[in-house]
Parts: sequence; structure tokens; C-alpha cells
Amino acid sequence: MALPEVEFIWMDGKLVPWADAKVHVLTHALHYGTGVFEGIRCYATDDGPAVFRLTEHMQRFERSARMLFMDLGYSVDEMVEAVKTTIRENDLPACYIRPLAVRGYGFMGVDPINSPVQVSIAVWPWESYLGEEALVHGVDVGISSWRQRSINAIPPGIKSSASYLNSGFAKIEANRHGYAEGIMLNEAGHVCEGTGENLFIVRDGVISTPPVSDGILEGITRDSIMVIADDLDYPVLEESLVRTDLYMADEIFMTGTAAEVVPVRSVDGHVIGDAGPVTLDLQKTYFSAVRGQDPAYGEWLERV
Ligand code: PPE
Repeated sequence: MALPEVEFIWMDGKLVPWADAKVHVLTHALHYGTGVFEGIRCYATDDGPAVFRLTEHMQRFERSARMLFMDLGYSVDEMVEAVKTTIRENDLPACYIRPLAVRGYGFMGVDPINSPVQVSIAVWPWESYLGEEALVHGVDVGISSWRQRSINAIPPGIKSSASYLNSGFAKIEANRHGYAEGIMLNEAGHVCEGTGENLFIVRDGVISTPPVSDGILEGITRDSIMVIADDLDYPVLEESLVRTDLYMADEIFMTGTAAEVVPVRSVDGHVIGDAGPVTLDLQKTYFSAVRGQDPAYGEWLERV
């Protein structure tokens, strides 16, 4: 997507004009992928803008940073406040939020340890990730020829910039084949996730999703959907899935902060069909939750 510019970006503790939020070309992360980030959404509610599970996202941010021995220099609470300030000062009713921490400028060579840590928070309006149509009619996806990186290589459980080289390969391939998204398998052939979404299937009324141990990002939307499914009395299993489980599923959907809850219409040309009843039920409840229309999930929203 082309970026819609807003007024300010938070950089190392200060709000700076959008055009001034720059780094040096010798920033360590640009060369070696030594960055971690988050993706968060702020929704318009009757009580004003509210951020969905903001604290949990910032906790994950801190955990990702810890893997690179990065000290963010701000507590989770301070980063939560920084996000709220950035949204307020940009006067946005709703937006996507991208906190980023990188190993910065000053040292070259693979060892990141001496490079300074630079933290930023950018916000911008981001309507729908795979298109409005996708939320209603679903998307066509394909199994990627690219494998998910191993848990002992670039761990999928960490939201690192480097992870997205793998996602980028799969996304380019998917788009070239006419698919909206590519689904990656791990080396054992187990289904992992899309390039920016977790994945669920439904068969005979039972919902299944790959376990964290197969190598996925532990999505906050994934967790929210598991809680909602439980509340709606749908059984949910975390179990390894193989590609034929996708081809034979009654329903498939993907989840992510940017993508939200997107039905899958076909996989490699195997038709799953329009969004099924379970997908629609979960999607409806998720959208009520994020928009502050369902008091049962009120604690997931942090007012700006
Ligand atoms: N897996 C991957 C690989 C992934 O990138 C995301 C989020 C998820 C699962 C779902 O995680 P969660 O958002 O916590 O439910 N992808 C983010 C970045 C997308 C992008 O294109 O950039 C997002 O949705 O914000």
C-alpha cells in the first residue's frame, strides 16, 4: 500500500514531523535485519479512538526485543502512553500503529551488540489489508513453494524484521500466481501461516489451528479468536495440520491485526466456498469487540 502521510512520528521519545523521521543508510538493521516491530490497530468507538490489546502488543514487542538483547529504554507502560500520545497528536479517529526498534548507526559488522537501539512509533490510516471484498467474499490462496523458516533459524515466534524476508518471498510468489496470499509449510510439511496472518480451519464444527511449536507467530488476533470461539461454544484445537487438511476443510479463515478475520475461498484451486457460518459468527463477534460494541470484550480496548 502507498502510505497515507500523517503529521507526526514518535522517534526516540519525541514527536517529529513525518518527513523528518529518518535514519542513516549505515543503520545496522538495514544491512543485517536487526529490527523488531509490532502491528496494532486503533478503532473508532462511541467513546472515541481505542487501541485493541495495546498492552499485550507492547509486551510482545519487549519480548521480541529481548531476543536481540535490545534494551528499549522505555517500559511497556511508557510505550503504551507513547502510542496514545502519537494517535492523539495526529488527531486520528482510527489507525494502524507500527512500533519499530532497530539496531542503529555507529558500528558495522554482524555483531549488533554495540549498535544503539532506536525506537519509533508510526501511525497511519490503513483500511483493509486484503481489500474490503476479501472480508466478505474471501480470498484465493496458494501453498507457497517457500518453506517457513525453522524455529532454530529465524524464529517465527519473534516479530523480527528479518522474518519478513521469508514472507516477502512467499508474497511475491503468491501474487505472481494470482493468489492474495501464500501459506507456508514448515520443513515437516505442517501448515504454519500466511505471510502476515495466522490460519484456522473448520471441519465438522471443530476449529483447528497450528500449534506454536510448528513455527508460527503467536498472533494476538489468533488468541482473541480462540477466546471468542470458546465463548461461542465452538471447540478449538491447536493441532498440526497438513496441506490436505486445507483442501478438505469446510471453512478456512486467516487472522491478523492488519488482515482482521478474512475468509479463504480456495486453496491451490480447491474450492472451499464463500465464508461459512462459523467464520461469519467469529468475524461478526470480532468486529463488535474491536469497535467497542460488545461489553464482554471491553477490557481488550484501551481508550486513547
Ligand atoms: N503471522 C505473521 C507472519 C504475521 O505477520 C502476523 C501479523 C500474524 C501472524 C498475526 O499476528 P497478530 O497481528 O498479532 O494477530 N502481521 C502484521 C504485519 C502485516 C504487514 O504486512 O506488515 C499485522 O497484521 O499487523
